[in-house]
Amino acid sequence: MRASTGKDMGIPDDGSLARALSARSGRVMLVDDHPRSAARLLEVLSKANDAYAERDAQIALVRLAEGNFDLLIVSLSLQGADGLRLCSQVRSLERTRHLPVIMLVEPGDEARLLRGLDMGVNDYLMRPIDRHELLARVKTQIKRKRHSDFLRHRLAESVEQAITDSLTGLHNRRYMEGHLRTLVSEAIRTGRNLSMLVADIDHFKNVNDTYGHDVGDAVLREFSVRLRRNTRGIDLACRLGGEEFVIIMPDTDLTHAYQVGERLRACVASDEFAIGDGRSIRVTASVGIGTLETPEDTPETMFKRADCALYIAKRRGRNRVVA
Ligand code: GH3
Ligand code: MG
Ligand code: MG
Ligand code: MG
Repeated sequence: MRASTGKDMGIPDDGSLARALSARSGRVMLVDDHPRSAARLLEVLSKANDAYAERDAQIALVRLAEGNFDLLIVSLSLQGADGLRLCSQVRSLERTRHLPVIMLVEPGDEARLLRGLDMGVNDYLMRPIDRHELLARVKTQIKRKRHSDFLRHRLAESVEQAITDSLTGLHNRRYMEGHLRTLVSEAIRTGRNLSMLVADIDHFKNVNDTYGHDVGDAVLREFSVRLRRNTRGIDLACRLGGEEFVIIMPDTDLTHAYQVGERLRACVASDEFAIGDGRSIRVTASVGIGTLETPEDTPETMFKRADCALYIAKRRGRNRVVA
């Protein structure tokens, strides 16, 4: 059966949403330093959940940040450490900011209740706590968390897909264009260097024609591995399309960019590419370097510089770098 919620939002669903929503229990952390109340609530919660109790708010926070909890239930009347403070810490930590929180409130403590709701606490229960109401509210929060986890995960996946080249796993042209725009304006603003390299595999059409498209694809994948091997963490390696690749290098001048290009060229030409069945072929690539020269430069002028240099490298006989 397909759940309609994901489909309604344009998210392809393979049944995992339905599975996520059908979960009836979760990992629950109870923070309550009233021994009798804590023991009773833990017993109730444990009927339907994987429940843990902690008296100390700071220890609870550490456990919440480490563990995969689905819900925090916190007493607002904690001695010493204010329950509200824990709620606010949970909301501000990256690891816990999406964790649902239910507050346990003493009658007459409406001021703190309102502050809690204001800081994004999801729900509350007034003492004395009714066990059925507790379990019902817990179930609702866990369900909502599963749903929003699912959507967040799917969103992250589709963002990733939209900026990734599926054949090589490198960034794609779309991402490169946006990123280059940002880097160019940043480099102009700060007066720092920025260079790019455009690499194009030589006579790649021959690879396809001689060995078939699948071997061509394998060569593109191996090429991207060698490309990555020659980039630093802050460099951005992308496949523009076909057999054309780009590396954008922040804080890099023309001389250093040339060195990277030459290292890549040598790394491609020196070891043959395995194409299966114990066979291997020699592959070479030509590389053009473009660098940011004036504050009037745009991503387009910089790219044009690299592309012209690549054209010259091809004309001079390929398997070379031109800056
Ligand atoms: P040059 O040295 O001048 O760059 O010659 P070339 O043969 O490499 O360049 P050309 O532009 O003539 O051919 C590029 C080829 O790349 C043609 C196209 O079929 C092939 N190609 C483009 N995308 C892919 C792909 O995703 N997989 C495979 N296997 N081939 C591709
Ligand atoms: Mg070509
Ligand atoms: Mg080519
Ligand atoms: Mg080409």
